[in-house]
Amino acid sequence: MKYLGYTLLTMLLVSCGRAPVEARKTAVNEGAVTIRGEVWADNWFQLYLGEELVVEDSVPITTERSFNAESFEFSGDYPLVLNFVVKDFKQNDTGLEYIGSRRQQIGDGGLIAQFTNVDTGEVIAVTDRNWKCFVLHEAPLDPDCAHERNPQAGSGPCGFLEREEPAGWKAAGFDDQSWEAVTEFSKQEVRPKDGYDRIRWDRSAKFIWSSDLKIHNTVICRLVIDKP
Ligand SMILES: [Ca+2]
Ligand SMILES: [Ca+2]
Repeated sequence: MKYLGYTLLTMLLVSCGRAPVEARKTAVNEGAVTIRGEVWADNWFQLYLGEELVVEDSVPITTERSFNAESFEFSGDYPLVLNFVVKDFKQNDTGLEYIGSRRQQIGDGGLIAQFTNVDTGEVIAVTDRNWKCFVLHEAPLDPDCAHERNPQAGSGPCGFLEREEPAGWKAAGFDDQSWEAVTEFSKQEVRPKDGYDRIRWDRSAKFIWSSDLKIHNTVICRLVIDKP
């Protein structure tokens, strides 16, 4: 009976979208510091510790409305090099979504993350203005593209820009001086959806992106934490 009660409570919490996200263990577990990572991305992310993939968003980027939080544990050694690849959903290189429907539009992105030392409870890092980002995909280059009846990537207002990942960008010593300092965005600007409320965010964790939440579709972001 007690078990049934807990089950019902859990179901209720899940249906409200507020049940905490259970941390999954990752295969990155050789380091001295055990870290819980919590991430909410609009729409998709990969996190690397240095060159090593720690976790990939469990909902594929091909999913039109993919809003979910991820919680996971990994371990590493200082300097900790946190590298994100983040993608806002786009249907194709026009950068648009819901193409051909009444809702055809330029979608927007957003990323918030926090990293906690599992043993001490201390917050090791949060997304904030200390991160650096570099834009890999930009579209549409003219927002009028969203009003095209038959938007074609690379033509008219629907131009796009695609850049290669800079060689060696995941390394601790990579020179990111030419990268943009990130922009912090308010909750009202990002309007986080499903999953966001299932994480207890530290007050210092901010929504970040490169300078344009809408036009910048694929962004890489990095932070190096030298010591505890
Ligand atoms: Ca989006
Ligand atoms: Ca976009």
